[in-house]
Amino acid sequence: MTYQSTARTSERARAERLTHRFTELFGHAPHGIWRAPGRVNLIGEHTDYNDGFVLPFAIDRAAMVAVRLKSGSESTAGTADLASTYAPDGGDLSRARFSIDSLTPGSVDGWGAYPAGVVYVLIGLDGAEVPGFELLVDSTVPVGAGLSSSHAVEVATIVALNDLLGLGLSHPDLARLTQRAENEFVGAPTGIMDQSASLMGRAGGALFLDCRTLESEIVPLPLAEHGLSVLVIDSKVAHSHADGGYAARRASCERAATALGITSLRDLSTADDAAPATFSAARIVPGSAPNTAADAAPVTGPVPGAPPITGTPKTDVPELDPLDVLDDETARRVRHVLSENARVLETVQRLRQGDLSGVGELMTASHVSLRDDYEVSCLELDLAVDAALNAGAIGARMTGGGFGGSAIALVHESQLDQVRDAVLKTFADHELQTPDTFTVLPADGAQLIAFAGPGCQENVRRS
Ligand code: GAF
Repeated sequence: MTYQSTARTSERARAERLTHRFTELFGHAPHGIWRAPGRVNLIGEHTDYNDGFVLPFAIDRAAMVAVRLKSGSESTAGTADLASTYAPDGGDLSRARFSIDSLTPGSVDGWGAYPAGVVYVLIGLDGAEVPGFELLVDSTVPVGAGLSSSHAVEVATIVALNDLLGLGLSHPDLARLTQRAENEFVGAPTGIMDQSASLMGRAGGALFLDCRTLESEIVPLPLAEHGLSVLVIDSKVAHSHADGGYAARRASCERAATALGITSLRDLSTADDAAPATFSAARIVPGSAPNTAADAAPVTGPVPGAPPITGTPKTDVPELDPLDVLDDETARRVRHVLSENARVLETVQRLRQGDLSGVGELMTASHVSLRDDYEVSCLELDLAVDAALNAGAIGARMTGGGFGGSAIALVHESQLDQVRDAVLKTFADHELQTPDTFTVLPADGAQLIAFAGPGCQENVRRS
């Protein structure tokens, strides 16, 4: 049995269990079941909110929602009743509830804010009416590991409502709306990468996304063909993008763009004029920044006390001379964004050439830049990357927003055990909490799994 059919079979079994649970809980069957995966980002970190390039993939761990729309005659017609099998305070289920008409940012907290944020942006659309509904969510995306568990819930909710209400919204529309839910309702100033990966990912490939236009392309990632695995190392260090560090980095990039007189940092790093009509790796050429000068921002060394990275950082970092306008710290933030965009483009080219070990070097260079220039790594992520590389990984980096969460390592299957053991030993030697380690595969983006509501059949067909 192939991986995909195994995954589909187990997804059907999960969907059946979820239907059963929903029926027990709410007293009637759901109208349908939808799933939306988490993601890892292969490369392209903190570039999305700078209108840049990213290369994430949807993973084989997903949130699944069972949903039933209420009819107008029900006594709680205007209310959303939510339940989750993830119960942070212990227990079996956690519950949330909100009235559709009285949603304001901050009015729902905890995990309920993710579906509520989606409803909040949908009811703001011209002509869209969202009735009350019941929703049960179950997820295999680890919470707090930086693998987009919250975006998976938002995306599963929005694809379900898009289908059930016959809204006919496209993937880019859905991505922009879930980003707004996150920014305006949840209060996290995140970019558009995670929800895009969850919506548009495809099994066997990574999503090459231009975050300015939302043009995208699936680039093959033939891991098994090359005997490779992507190992996730969940550092168990909690992170939150609603907190200061992420917002501060974003604000710093926006200030830099304003000071440089450009719309976004993307304008420093690409030659869009040369773009042919179709989206492909060849059309996006990393350009050098204006005012290239020999006295560009100096390359900083490792952060004091941080472990060294084994492996050669290798990338064409466009030189820039923002120092006339920017302070040293902001210049380093800008340099990360420019060099990271260039690394994404080079990674895409290497994948096209089947050079997966070259991709490993770029991943490691990305980590160095995130650690030293963007300063969003932490001791645990640095240790994980270093231990993985020393034990034979061909590339490793933190993935996602940083300040905790997970690292990923590109590892030959034959060396998986030794890499995993080395990481666990390093954490034990440093008396750190034992990390979770597991492999992930590029999986399909969000989709309808099962449909059971005769009243909604037409909507689902139309969308
Ligand atoms: C988080 C955000 F949600 C993304 O939008 C992105 O900015 C990422 O951090 C950093 O690349 O996952």
